Amino acid sequence: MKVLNAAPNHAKLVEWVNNWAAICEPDAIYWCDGSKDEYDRLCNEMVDSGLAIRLNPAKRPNSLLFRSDPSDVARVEARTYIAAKTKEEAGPTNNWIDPVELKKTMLELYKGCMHGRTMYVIPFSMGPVGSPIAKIGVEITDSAYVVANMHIMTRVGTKVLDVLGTDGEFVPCMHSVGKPLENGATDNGVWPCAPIDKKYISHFPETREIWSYGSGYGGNALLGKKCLALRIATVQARDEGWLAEHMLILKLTREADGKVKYVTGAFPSACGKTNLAMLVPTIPGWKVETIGDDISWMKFAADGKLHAINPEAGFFGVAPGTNYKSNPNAMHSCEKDTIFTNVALTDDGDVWWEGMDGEAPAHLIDWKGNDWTPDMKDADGKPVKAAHPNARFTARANNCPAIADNWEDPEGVAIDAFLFGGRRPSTLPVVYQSKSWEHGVFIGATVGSEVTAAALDVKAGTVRRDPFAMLPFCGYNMGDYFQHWLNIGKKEGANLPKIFYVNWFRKTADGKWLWPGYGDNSRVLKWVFERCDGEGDAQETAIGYLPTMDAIDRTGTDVTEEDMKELLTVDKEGWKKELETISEHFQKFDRLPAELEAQRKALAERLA
Ligand code: SAT
Ligand code: MN
Repeated sequence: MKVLNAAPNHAKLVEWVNNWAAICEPDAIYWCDGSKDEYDRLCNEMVDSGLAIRLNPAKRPNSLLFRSDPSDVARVEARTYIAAKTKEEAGPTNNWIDPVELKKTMLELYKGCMHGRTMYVIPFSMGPVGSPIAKIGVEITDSAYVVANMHIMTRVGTKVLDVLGTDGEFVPCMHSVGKPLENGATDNGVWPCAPIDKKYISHFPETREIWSYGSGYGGNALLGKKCLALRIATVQARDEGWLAEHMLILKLTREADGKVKYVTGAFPSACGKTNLAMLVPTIPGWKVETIGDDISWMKFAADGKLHAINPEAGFFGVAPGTNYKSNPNAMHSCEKDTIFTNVALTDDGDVWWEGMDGEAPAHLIDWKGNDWTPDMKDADGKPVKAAHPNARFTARANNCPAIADNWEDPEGVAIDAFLFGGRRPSTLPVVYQSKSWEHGVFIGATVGSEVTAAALDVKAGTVRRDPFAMLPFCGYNMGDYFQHWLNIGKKEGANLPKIFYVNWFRKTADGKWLWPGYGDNSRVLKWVFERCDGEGDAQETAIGYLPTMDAIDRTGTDVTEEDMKELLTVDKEGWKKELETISEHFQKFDRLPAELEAQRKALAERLA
C-alpha cells in the first residue's frame, strides 16, 4: 500500500486510518490538505478518467458535471440506521439494528472494498475553523467526487489538522461507494455504488461514529452534512445543552435604522428553505442576507441568547425549479466553481434542468447520458425529464451575492425568531406567533406538509407530519428530542427566540394561490421583525397571535382584502380536523412529553 503523503502527528487519528486501510485494502492512502491545487488535480483526474465532464469555461467557469447510477440519486431513508445500544434509544421514527450485528455485517462489506482505489482522508470542520461552536470530523472515502464536494461544503485540510493538534477530538466518518463493479456500473462514466440491499448509512450515537457504504450521493456520502451535522450532532446537542437543527439562517435588516434580526426556519423538504434563505424582498426598505440554507447549530452565549452558526460552507441545492425568478441568488451562486450532479448537458457545454429560465433547448444529453429532445415521452406517455428531479448543484457560499458579510462569524449570530412551516393549502394561516415557548415547541412538533409528489407512496393531498423537519435527521428518540426543546426553554437567564408558524402555500377552494410567496414573503418577515420588538399589530386568538388585517403590508401585491381575511382567519372546523390528525401523530411516539399532550388539550379547549 502506497502512502502518498505524510500522516499528521495525531496517534489516535493515524491508528484509526491505518485500521480501516487494513480492512479496505486500498492501493494508496492520501491525506487531503484542502488546497486549491488538490481540488484542481482531483477534478482533472476525474475528467481524464471519464467520471466527470468539464463544462464550457466560457459558460460555466471551473465547473464539472457528474452522473450517478440511476439507482443512486437520493438519500435512502430505508437504509439509514440509528444503531443505538437499544431500539428504544433510537425511538419509533428511526431504523434500528443492534450495533454489534450491524458492524459485523458492514465489516464484511468493507473487506477489500477499495482494491484499485485511493483511500482519501479528509479532515473537515463543520463551522468556521476554530469557532467555539464548530466540530471537527474526519472522513475516509474512496470517492474523489466526495472529496471535491467536501471541499465546497465544508472547510477541509491542513488548517483543520492544525486545530486538532496531537490529540484533539474528531467524529470518525467512514465511507465507501462499495466494491468495484458490484453493480457493473464503474465503466459507464458514473460513480460505482452497491445495490440497494447492500447500502448502509449507519450512525452509532453512543460512540459518535458514522459508517456509510454503497452510495456516492450527497446525503449518504458527504458525511459532514446530515450524518454529522444533524444525526450525530443532535445527540451531542442533547448531552451538551445546545441545538442542532435542520434550519436555514437569514439576516433581516430594516434599512431605515439599520436594525437587524436573525431568523432561522425549519421546513420539510420541497417547501423552499433555500429560496427563503436567499429571498429578494419586494417590500422597499428591507434587506435579506443569507447565513445558511440548511443547518443551524445554536449555543447559548453570555447574553442569554442562542447564537447560531452555519456549519456548512456551501449549498447542496436542488437544481430543477431553480431559475432567475424563483431564486436569482442561487442561480448566481452556481454560475462558476460548481459541481453539478444529474442535470442535463447542453450542446454548448452548459447545464440545463426542468424549470430553468427560458425554453428547453432543442437537444440535450440527459442525466442518464442519452440524447434528449423536448418532445420525448416515456412508456406511460409522460414527458421524459432531462434532469433528475433531485439533480443538485454544489456551490460555494462565498459565491452567493446575498451571503451576509458576517456569515462566518465564529461566535455565531444571535437568533431572534424561529419559523416553522410546511405546505398547507388550507386551515393554517399565512403566519401566527406562538403563545409561549412550550406552545412553540408544540407547533414545531406538529409541523406537517402536504405531499405533492405522486411518487411517494402516500396519497397526494395528505399531510405528512415532519416534526421540526427533523424526522429523517434526529439521531435519538424523537420524544426525548421534543423534551430537549422544552428543556432549552427552561434555561435560566435565557433570552429565547420568538416562535412563528408560516405558510406560503394557502390555496382557494378552486386551487388558486392565496399568497404570492417568493419575494413577497418579505412582508411576513417584516411582521416577524416587528413582533420581536414588541411592535407589529396582533390579536390573540385560540391558535396564537395573528396579525391584524392591516399588520401585513400588501401594497403592490394583488392580494385583496378578502384574500387577506382568508389568510388570517381561524378556521375552527379545519382546526378540529387538524387536532384529530395531531392526536394520531402523537400516538406514534413512545416518549411523548406530557407537556405536548397538555398543549394539544389546551388548544382543543380554546377552539371549543
Ligand atoms: O440529500 S441531502 O441530504 O444531501 C439534501 C437534503 O435532502 O436536504
Ligand atoms: Mn435539508
